[in-house]
Amino acid sequence: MCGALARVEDGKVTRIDPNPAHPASRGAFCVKGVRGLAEVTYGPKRLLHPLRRVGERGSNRWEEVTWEVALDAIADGFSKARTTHGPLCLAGAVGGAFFSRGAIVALLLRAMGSPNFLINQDLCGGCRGVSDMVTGLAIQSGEDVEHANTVLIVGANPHAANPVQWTRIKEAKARGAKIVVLDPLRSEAAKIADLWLRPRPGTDAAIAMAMMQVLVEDGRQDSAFIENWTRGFDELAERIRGWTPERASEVSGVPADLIRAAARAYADGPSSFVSGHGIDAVTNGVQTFRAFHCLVAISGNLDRRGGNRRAKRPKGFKTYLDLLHDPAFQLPADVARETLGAGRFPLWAGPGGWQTACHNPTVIDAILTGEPYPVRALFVSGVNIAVTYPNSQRTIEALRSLDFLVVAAHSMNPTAALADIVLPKTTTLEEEDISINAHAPCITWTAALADRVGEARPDVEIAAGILARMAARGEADRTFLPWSTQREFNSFLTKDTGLDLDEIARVGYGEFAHTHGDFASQVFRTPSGKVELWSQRMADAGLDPLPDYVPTGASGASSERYPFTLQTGLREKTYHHSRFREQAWARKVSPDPLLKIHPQTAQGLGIVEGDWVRVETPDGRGACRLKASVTEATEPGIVATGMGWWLPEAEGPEYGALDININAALSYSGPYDPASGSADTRGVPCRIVVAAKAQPVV
Ligand SMILES: Nc1nc2c(c(=O)[nH]1)N[C@H]1C(S)=C(S)[C@@H](COP(=O)(O)OP(=O)(O)OC[C@H]3O[C@@H](n4cnc5c(=O)[nH]c(N)nc54)[C@H](O)[C@@H]3O)O[C@H]1N2
Ligand SMILES: Nc1nc2c(c(=O)[nH]1)N[C@H]1C(S)=C(S)[C@@H](COP(=O)(O)OP(=O)(O)OC[C@H]3O[C@@H](n4cnc5c(=O)[nH]c(N)nc54)[C@H](O)[C@@H]3O)O[C@H]1N2
Ligand SMILES: [Mo]
Repeated sequence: MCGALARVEDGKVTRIDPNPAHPASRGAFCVKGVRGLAEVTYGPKRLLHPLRRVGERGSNRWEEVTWEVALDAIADGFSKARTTHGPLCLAGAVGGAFFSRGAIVALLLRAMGSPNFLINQDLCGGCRGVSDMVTGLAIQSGEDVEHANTVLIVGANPHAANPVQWTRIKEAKARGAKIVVLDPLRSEAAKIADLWLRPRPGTDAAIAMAMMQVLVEDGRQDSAFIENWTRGFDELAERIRGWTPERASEVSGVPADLIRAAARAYADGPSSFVSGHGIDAVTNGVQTFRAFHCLVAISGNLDRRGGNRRAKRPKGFKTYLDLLHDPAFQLPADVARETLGAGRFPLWAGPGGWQTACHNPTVIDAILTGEPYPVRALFVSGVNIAVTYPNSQRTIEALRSLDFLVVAAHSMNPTAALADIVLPKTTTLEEEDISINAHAPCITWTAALADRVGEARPDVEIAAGILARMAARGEADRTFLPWSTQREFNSFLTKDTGLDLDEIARVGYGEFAHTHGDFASQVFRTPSGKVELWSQRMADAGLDPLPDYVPTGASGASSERYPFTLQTGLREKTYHHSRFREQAWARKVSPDPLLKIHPQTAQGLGIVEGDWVRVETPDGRGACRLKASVTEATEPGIVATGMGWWLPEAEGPEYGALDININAALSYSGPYDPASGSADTRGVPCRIVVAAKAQPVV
């Protein structure tokens, strides 16, 4: 999504620089773009040819095969499972519908008769996504920090996770905008904040409710917007009445005066709400986001300069998410309803769900138990789920027990190591992609700049190869995925726009006008056609139609045995999730998985900087080994780590995924957010034992 300029020599990208002209990133960039991508593409670990397993599953013995042989084997494997158990036994796994592979893999599965595809968004931005959908806001990535008077940053660490946004925030600070940060950790944003609120993990909704209470008590709500464009303000007003800053203070531990000050700073708009993973991927994530989303709406900051823009697009442009909901690409309703998890989480899984995907833990269960029906064959592309789903032990067990597993990847990893067939994927340097970049807003064009290394192929070509074979057997309907090349697919997405693809490809982006506040022409996609402070869709799903603070499922489980609180997912500049772990420069900068621990807590446990410790949680199957980093950035009793660790040089098939990966210490068995199905990946009780003392410094 960041504008880049690449030098191409003899079909090879030899240099990557930021593109200062790109309207979204304007020259901001990160080291992963400069180094990581090129090394993934040209590094020695790159998968060059399709591989077929020759030994036991996971024995890491492979033979190179041609694409013909690999695709025939995949068609055989899928067909066999499908004939024995029916089409629903096929599933796919991707990151989500933000990139082309998300839509391609979903449509590949639909073409073969299965609605089942897994996304990792329940662990990522899924709570935001569901709240955005049920309230009708549609403000993902539309933060207009540049023109904001106040920037409210909640549970986000843009310093590491979003350098482009971090640049804008520092510029805003420099021109005198107020920065208000909610974060239990002293993040880089907290360091530059005018107001830093330090809530107990998982209690932000209480603060949001109180901020609304103060706003309304001060009479600073946007009455015209509320009157014209929202539903349920009276019910919301009734709900927030009891949420005084004093009550929110009891819940969150943040002084009431500070909550009042934050509310008043936010009321001095325009104010931009910047949110992140810190309040997502937890069991109260949807309610927490709804509280903040309602704050954005009633304060008049929706789709206003300096506030939060709504997602827009050139007329006729189809996004990947549109495609998943497009009536032309739907399975019969009775089949779609069978999507795993749709019964329990209708706002998440199946046709009424945000991305129409499955509920992942329900799929893992189905693989291992055959209930509610068996899942026997899986196509994985662009995700490393053995590392990135909680309870790695169980994910690995499920992958091992499949009849057939195909993994498309760039290099061997703990997920691919368990496959029957591994397919070499093209990288971003070799692919052509077109997406809406809500940060600018503009269209971002990713050019296929380089010659493909080895025999790598993009998802659409892989899917077309599989479907041609399945269709020849009468086991697939190609109308779900009629494209064979990325250019065909991209032309389809843009054909009704009148956009000149060649011109966009030449420049690398295409800006389009954003009209603020066009509420009459771009309607809210809710049952009432208004912003639903009181949500009909939540009510229909049997859930609380109003936002509220509810404790997370994990918050009640702390005990003498598990006295500390574990935070996971802190981003590092060097890595993207589990990626780039094979790259020497990245490992040099970030050599070890760290556990941030307060000096007082460390002292109580006899831990010093550099000790290796083991972290365990009440419902986790195993432990995770981490290196202690003693720091006052965190509070006593709260420990924080990253995610995505494995070691390409360690022994396969796990490559360290059951040793230094935090998901080896977490459970994926619930409780879940009742709307998004998210499990708690933060705020989880834990205990810590010393595994190995640091070597004394001589
Ligand atoms: N370098 C790099 N950048 C990345 C990624 C990467 O892997 N590497 N991954 C990308 C992806 S997919 C994602 S989802 C984003 C994630 O990026 P962000 O959304 O910015 O999330 P994190 O970096 O995890 O930062 C979360 C912040 O929330 C805080 N936090 C934790 N619990 C709570 C809480 O209960 N309340 C509040 N208020 N704060 C809390 C943490 O202390 C932390 O400072 O990063 C993206 N960018
Ligand atoms: N405990 C805990 N677990 C977490 C998180 C956490 O904070 N805590 N974070 C969650 C979040 S926010 C996320 S987004 C997920 C990330 O989870 P994943 O998406 O599984 O993580 P990645 O490491 O990005 O996936 C790596 C795979 O993507 C492939 N890949 C990279 N680029 C491409 C591409 O362009 N095309 C294709 N086809 N493949 C590609 C690589 O080859 C590799 O196989 O993890 C989640 N898991
Ligand atoms: Mo994510």
